[in-house]
Amino acid sequence: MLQIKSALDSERLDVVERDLREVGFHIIENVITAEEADEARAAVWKMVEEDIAKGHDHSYGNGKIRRVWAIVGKSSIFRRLIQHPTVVAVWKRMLGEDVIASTFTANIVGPGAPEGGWHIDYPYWAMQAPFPSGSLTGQTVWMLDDFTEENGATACIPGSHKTLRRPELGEAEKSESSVAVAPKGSILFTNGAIWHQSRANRTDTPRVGLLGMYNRSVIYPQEDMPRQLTDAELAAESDTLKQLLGRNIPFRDPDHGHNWHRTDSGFRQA
Ligand SMILES: O=C(O)CCC(=O)C(=O)O
Ligand SMILES: [Fe+2]
Repeated sequence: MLQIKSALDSERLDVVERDLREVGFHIIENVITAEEADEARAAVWKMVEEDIAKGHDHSYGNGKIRRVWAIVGKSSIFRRLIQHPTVVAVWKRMLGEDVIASTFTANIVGPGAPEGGWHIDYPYWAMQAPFPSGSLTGQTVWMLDDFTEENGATACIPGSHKTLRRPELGEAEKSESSVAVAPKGSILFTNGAIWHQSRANRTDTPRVGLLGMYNRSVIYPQEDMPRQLTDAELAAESDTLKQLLGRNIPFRDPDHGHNWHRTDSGFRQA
């Protein structure tokens, strides 16, 4: 069973925030134990088998990198991880107290997989440069295997988020990159605007990661988060999970003015 450790103290959060703003990424090791990572990895394999059985092939990279979408409704372990206090503390600091989840998927970089391809994350890839300089979104890469130089760990180009634009073709290849090497159970946090990719997997074992993105609440999520759990499934869940799934945003849920009124100076409660 997943043991939730307490959230970060404010000094550690200061370091994470400074790194995300200045360098563009930060690793926290052993956020969950190796056993918990194994449990989550087993849940990923179950989803992969279900996708294959249903004929859902969400693969890329010559068929060697596989994505499982919309995982929050697929196992209770993912409902625990998406709202892990360490993760929520980081993204509340970076993206505001009203932060929401944007997408939560599994990404499996299989043996012989090529590089994933340099890119920036949503919503930046959907935006025209120059991007606004404040943070709009952040990526949380949960390592469910040890990430190594050889097995397809995520690579980032330090400081590239400060260009406030996507890389030109071939541009990232010319820059020095850092590889996120850490034991399973660790998290790589990235600024969503950083230039990054999963590396080639030169081993004979798949590398399993979870990708949790979080947005400022005014930015439409990448996946349909609110509808991944039904009202009944959500009833016994935490307020934090409801918030992350965008179920606590009253003025996006038109209610014919019963709860909110628009006035000249903004919204006020009825
Ligand atoms: O799995 C990884 O290492 C990163 C994948 C990624 O950057 C993405 O899917 O946006
Ligand atoms: Fe990405």
